[in-house]
Amino acid sequence: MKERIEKLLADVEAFKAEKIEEVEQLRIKILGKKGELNELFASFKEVANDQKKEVGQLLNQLKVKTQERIVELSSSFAQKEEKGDNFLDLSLPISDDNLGSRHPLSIVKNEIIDIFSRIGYSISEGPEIEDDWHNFSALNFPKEHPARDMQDTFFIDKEHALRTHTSSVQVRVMENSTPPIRTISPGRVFRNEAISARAHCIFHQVEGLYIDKNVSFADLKQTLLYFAKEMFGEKTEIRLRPSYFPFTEPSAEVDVSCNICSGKGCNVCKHTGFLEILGCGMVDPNVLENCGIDSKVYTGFAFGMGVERIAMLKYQINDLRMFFENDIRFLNQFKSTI
Ligand code: 2U9
Repeated sequence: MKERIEKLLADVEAFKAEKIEEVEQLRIKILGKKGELNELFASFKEVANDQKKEVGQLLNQLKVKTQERIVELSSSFAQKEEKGDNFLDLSLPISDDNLGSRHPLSIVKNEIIDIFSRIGYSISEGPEIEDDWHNFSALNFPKEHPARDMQDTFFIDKEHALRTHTSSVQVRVMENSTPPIRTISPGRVFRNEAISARAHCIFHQVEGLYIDKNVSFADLKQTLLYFAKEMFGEKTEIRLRPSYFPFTEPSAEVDVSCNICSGKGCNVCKHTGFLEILGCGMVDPNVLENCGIDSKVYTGFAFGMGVERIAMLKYQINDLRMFFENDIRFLNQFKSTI
């Protein structure tokens, strides 16, 4: 009997009604002449003496809870009728089937952080408004480099700009600590680009940096292979192509085997079997020296990736603007535990 009352109590608490008629049906079911409550009161004499007190209290609770719920629902219907269809009852209990979900960029960013945390990387953050030194000069950008142009960078004044990458955070880490350094810096970056399906003026990066004695290109390759497998699956392969960045030498662009066709070739990978995911390289000795680290003693590697790019590949999203429009139909498709 106790279990039956407890079940009814839970049902009453969770009860929702689309129409006022459903509230009346609840009243008849529980409080009506031939309803559950009267039936339970009739069987009360069969309850063992030592349980009578507890069961009696539960029965009263069921009666009061049902009456309260009926009043609550009826008054909400009455207000709706009075104020029209647009009435929003802010006193209604929250419905757990309408919970929000994490933004896909947060899900992917947290996953990247999680993957690197597992192999000992710390997280570094820094300012979004940067000076010329931390955003460009310390990173070995020549004075005439196009990134320093108004066309590519949002300048605030002659000396300050919105950071164009989170490498600037890592310059600060290097200036303020001694190796070994093993850190990643996630954050928003800003570039003066026209908005399209493939580019936006604001996007998110995670950059990584590892500096110690005897850090080699082989360490870099193995770290990125670990990352790719954790992010895209155990069967994922990587491929490195030579590239150029002012802050790394040698530099490379990294592709992963296409997770759609498993490298066989399809429309997404343009029949190459590979998709570009990040850039990387050995930190240029000039950058180490600029940040007060002896390049004869220490070497290091660095890598950088766009979170939007990783999310697009992981979830097969073909228009970057989806991340910024906050269309609830798009956002509702992402559920996460991290
Ligand atoms: C320091 C020194 C070097 C970080 C690196 C890249 C290569 C790279 C791009 C990927 C896509 C930027 O978001 S993106 O457009 N990044 O290709 N980033 S190496 O190098 C560093 C970082 C910090 C002190």
